[in-house]
Amino acid sequence: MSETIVALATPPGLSGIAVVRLSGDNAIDVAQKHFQSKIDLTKSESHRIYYGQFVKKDGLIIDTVTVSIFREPNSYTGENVIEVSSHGAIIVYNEIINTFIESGARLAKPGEFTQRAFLNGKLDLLQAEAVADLINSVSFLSEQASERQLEGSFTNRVKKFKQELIEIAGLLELELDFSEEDIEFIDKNEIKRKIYEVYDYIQVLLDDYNSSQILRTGFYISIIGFPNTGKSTLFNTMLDKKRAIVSDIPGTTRDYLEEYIYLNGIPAKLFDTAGIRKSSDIIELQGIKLVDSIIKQSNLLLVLNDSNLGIEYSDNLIKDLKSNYGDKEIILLQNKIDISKIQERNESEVLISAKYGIGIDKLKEKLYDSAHKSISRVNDQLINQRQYNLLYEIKINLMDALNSIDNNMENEFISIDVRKAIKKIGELTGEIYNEEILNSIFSKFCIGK
Ligand SMILES: Nc1nc2c(ncn2[C@@H]2O[C@H](COP(=O)(O)OP(=O)(O)OP(=O)(O)O)[C@@H](O)[C@H]2O)c(=O)[nH]1
Ligand SMILES: [Mg+2]
Repeated sequence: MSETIVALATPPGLSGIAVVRLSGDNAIDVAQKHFQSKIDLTKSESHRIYYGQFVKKDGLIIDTVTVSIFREPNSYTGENVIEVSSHGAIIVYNEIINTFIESGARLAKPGEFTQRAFLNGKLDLLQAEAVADLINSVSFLSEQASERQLEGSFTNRVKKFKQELIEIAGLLELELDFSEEDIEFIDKNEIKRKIYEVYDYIQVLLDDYNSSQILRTGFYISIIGFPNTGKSTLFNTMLDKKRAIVSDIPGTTRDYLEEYIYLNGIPAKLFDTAGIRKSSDIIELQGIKLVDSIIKQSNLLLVLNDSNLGIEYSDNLIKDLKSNYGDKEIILLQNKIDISKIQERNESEVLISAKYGIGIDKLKEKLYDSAHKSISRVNDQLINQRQYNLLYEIKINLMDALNSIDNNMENEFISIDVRKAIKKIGELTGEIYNEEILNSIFSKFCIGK
């Protein structure tokens, strides 16, 4: 018998309507104790909505509400589910939740509703993870990908490959049974071709991982440079609001700031950082150390040069950045051209005035091109870190199997690796799981999901 769990399903704070959700074998009985209307919820059919009053044990009316009823197994969790929609006042929904707790429900843990849906077979792990991704989507593109995953497109493809590997392992093992008689049932080249088919698909997913991350969390752009070059001014201009403090005192930005911008629909996270210099100020030094960690996370660096100090003033900084963070794309910006009047040296530089908005459109275009290039790889599947790790292991197993075939190893050896890959595909979809894996996945959800 499952415990009845309760949580707010809508965001905390004031809202037009708040939804409190109950799930568990006793959810309908618990709700009925506090619902006053013409009907008896315990006798109601599934998928109905009723209007009535939410009352406490002592008969005190808390609010006028509607109650939706979903009977197991036709609910989100697969259990009996009740959703109470009340007015969105904090006092009201808290009172409703507390009343349910007094009547035997307990507060749900983060992701517990979805975890139950998984345990009751309503979703597999890939779909459950898609639920979290869908809620956390920062772009329409990633929302769409999560939606497809939730519908099972990824699951179906993975299952198809698993079936193929099971057949391959079966054939290999069948031949093993007759090995005394020296019969060959199968063409090894055919087996290789089939394994490669799965292998290639996995490789595409692995290659797309970086792009997946960008769609999932945004294309990271950090603005860096020496103090006073106008980084915070550029940050504000890009956001079109006064977000960062700007002053003519070097070392104004100590910590770092981050904000989302959209480059023609692609989410990008822009970072304003502390100016880089050898500093004796301990707080500023910490800010500069932070710059290192931001650069490491970034997909692109905007290096801002104060052109008024000379067009080449930041060239050594760029050299250092290239040698320390080799793979990062860097765009050099010559700032303050309103007072310096310099000439462009090459295509990779952009002349701007952060303060007066000169050259910003051209800069945004460049940023879009770069962001677009980095996500255009993604076909339709966004994979996360857990999935990446498992897919990588599966790829290694398949590679081992292919090597064994090339080295004319016994079928036994080949099938061991194929079986390992099959088991990991099971972990990917959640056919095989343990408590620890579930905790690490569902603890990232919000409460009430
Ligand atoms: N003329 C001119 N002045 C600018 C421009 N951009 C920034 N400034 C000025 O340069 C000074 C420093 O600007 P900030 O944006 O605070 O520079 P920063 O790089 O963030 O400085 P730190 O945070 O101290 O590293 C301010 O007085 C700005 O008004 C520009 O395009 N033209
Ligand atoms: Mg600043």
